[in-house]
Amino acid sequence: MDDLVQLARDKDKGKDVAIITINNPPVNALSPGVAKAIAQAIEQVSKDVAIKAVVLIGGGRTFIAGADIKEFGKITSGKAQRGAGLLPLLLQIEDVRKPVVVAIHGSAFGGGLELAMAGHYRVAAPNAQLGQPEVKLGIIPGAGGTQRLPRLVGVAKAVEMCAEGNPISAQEALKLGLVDHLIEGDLLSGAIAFSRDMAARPLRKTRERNERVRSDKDKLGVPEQTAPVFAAAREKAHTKQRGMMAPLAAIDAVEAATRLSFEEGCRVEQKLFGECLFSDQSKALIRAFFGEREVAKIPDIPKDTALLPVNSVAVVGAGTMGGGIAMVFANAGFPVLLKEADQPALDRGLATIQKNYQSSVKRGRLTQQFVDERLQLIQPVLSYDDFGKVDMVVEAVFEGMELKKEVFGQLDRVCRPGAILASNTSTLDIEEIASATSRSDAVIGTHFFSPANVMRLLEIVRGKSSSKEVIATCMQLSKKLGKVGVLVGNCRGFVGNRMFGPYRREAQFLVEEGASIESVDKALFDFGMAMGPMATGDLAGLDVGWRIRKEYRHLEKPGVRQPFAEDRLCELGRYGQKTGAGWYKYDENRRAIPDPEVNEMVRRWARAAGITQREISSEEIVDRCIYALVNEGARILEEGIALRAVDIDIIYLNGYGFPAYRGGPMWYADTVGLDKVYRRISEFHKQHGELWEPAPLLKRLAEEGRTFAELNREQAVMA
Ligand code: T1G
Ligand code: NAD
Repeated sequence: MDDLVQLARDKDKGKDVAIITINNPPVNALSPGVAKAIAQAIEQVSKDVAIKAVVLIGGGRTFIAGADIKEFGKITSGKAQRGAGLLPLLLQIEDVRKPVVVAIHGSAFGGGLELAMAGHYRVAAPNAQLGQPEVKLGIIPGAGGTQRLPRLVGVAKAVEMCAEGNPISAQEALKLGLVDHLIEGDLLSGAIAFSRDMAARPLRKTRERNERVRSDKDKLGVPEQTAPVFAAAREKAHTKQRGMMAPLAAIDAVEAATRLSFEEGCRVEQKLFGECLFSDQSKALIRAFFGEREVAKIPDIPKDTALLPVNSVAVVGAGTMGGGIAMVFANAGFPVLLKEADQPALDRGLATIQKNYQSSVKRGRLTQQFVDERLQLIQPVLSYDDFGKVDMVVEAVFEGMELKKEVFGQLDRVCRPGAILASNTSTLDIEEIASATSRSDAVIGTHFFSPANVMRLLEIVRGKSSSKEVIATCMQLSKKLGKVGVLVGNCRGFVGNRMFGPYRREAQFLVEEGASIESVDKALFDFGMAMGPMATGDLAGLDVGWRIRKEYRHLEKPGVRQPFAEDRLCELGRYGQKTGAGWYKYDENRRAIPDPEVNEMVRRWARAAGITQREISSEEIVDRCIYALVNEGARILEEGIALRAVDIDIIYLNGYGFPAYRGGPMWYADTVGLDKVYRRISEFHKQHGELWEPAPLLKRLAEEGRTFAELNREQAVMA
């Protein structure tokens, strides 16, 4: 056998068990050559009469994490042929005339689980994860997974796993019958012993297991009884995975299993798999998969940069963000000191934390035991007395430079040398904050997003003096916290909020020019944004932006149009959800209710300001808001505030509700074509003035017929 797959014999008891080990680090992906090598090993053990059973196991830290996703790009770009894929190998495994036991540890995902289901038995380590995550890549299982899984776990569970793509634990897999036995201790020896016990039993081919009935509703081959399952799954996909094609294709494929033979079902699966694979959605989602890994690589920070120890932290400010940040660290097992300015504020902060934890328990997301342990880790304080013991501090007090500098001055005095001093500021200058200390190399921005214990994004803001060790430590830490850490430069609003400014500016301009509040939100919602720009403003609080605009009024260019409607709403005390009214009115469950009075008020204000009222198409609404993002994104790339276009996209997918299947604003612009985007922005420039001046980088790439993704690759090469 070659390096990718080893074939050995168990040394004990007559050596009658063969062990096939897959070794393709880091995640045993089914890269070219792996499937062929497994087939050769299977061929060999099939012929060897001395072999009574076979164990198939993954080498290293995990079982097979799926097909090699890198290969898909080659297939869709025509550089590689699609071929028959894994199907023939899985039939070969299933047809072996001695038990094939698949031993699972780490992740059995995608093609890895499909291969495991072709085995006659599956055993697993207690902490193994099993799943069909393909829909998260915009595809569906393509090696019989949609046909074998319902035969093992029933129709309803198979639809859920294939359409939603979330993994299940080994314990749940055992309950469902997907796994036959859990192995405590050494997995290989446990699997060998199990395979010996199975040697005398009749073999079960998963593809022939039509008989296993969970309940009438789950019975294969009775479409009229399973129809409600599929209807509910489609409805859920239309709301939870709005705009995505793969979940619906996965449901169609599993449904085929209830109507057709295994072979016919596989043909339907193959057709749907191909349609998804060659879709723009899949290209965007696969790029996002690798993008989340690429943003962790910082060109000027070598992989072997020393990491600073972080075993305990402190959070200053227990408000909206401070409380959430304390939960993030506690959830990751860090003891947290949580400091507030006074007892009432501290009590409020703790009460919010407890309330958030309880609602997670109520929704079954966390266990009470987990919550009790986490709350133990959060120690409320009113002084800096114990700050000398912590390795890192995250400051989350009110957004004001003076107060932040006062706090950092304090931290400089009380924290130990080498401690990391981080600020959660959403707009302020990190270097100016650092100037309040004697250790600006230890100061960095850690910009969490609200609600901090939910949003995956963490913008890590490097100041000119932030040390490589501090940066590398925070990038590594973001992974431990279950966040996607993206390194950005220091400027007003950093990357996410800086781009969001022009996006929300255009949304307000459109309302001032005649579009209704609802039509602006509907256009962006239909485009795929998680929420429209007006409703988003109400959620975050219109006063946050109002306070910042007032702080920066002196920087506004005279004669350049500025939106006014939101400021006028704030002057009326309409801050959004927190005051029960903003662009919308809100009922007691914070449900948004259109408020014609606001549309009317804006009409009046706009006419008084001499703004012509006109009908505005949803196409114009989308173009002005999304291209405002793209144009500012191009400026950010030019200035080096973002390392790559993919960094901007990962920020928008994980922090701003940009539809993942569109890949992010920069990828979306590439998909539309930068020449077309540039032409449209140039039109807006003519119509609306200098705010729409095209970014030089966009102009250059459009004229040279290039893309942001290409730039990415060149930058990667230059790095
Ligand atoms: N193919 C190619 N590369 C992969 C890969 C894969 N399936 N999975 C991971 N990598 C790379 C990754 O880019 C990174 O590279 C390194 O491995 C470590 O990954 C036929 C069609 C398994 C939970 O969707 O979810 O099977 O950055 O940093 O955090 O029906 O990787 O070091 O250069 O993520 O420990 C379905 C994808 C494929 C699972 C481990 N499978 N992988 O997480 O490490 S489609 C998936 C993961 C398919 C079949 C269909 C995670 C992980 P680099 P990592 P991790
Ligand atoms: P908030 O008003 O909800 O909380 C601020 C807290 O800081 C208050 O509880 C206040 O009592 C406390 N505080 C003030 N002075 C203090 C001191 N000297 N010591 C200890 N505590 C003190 O504000 P927030 O929304 O949580 O924002 C906090 C920071 O996070 C700001 O810099 C903000 O820009 C940033 N941020 C906010 C959001 C958001 O959506 N709210 C998102 C990202 C970043």
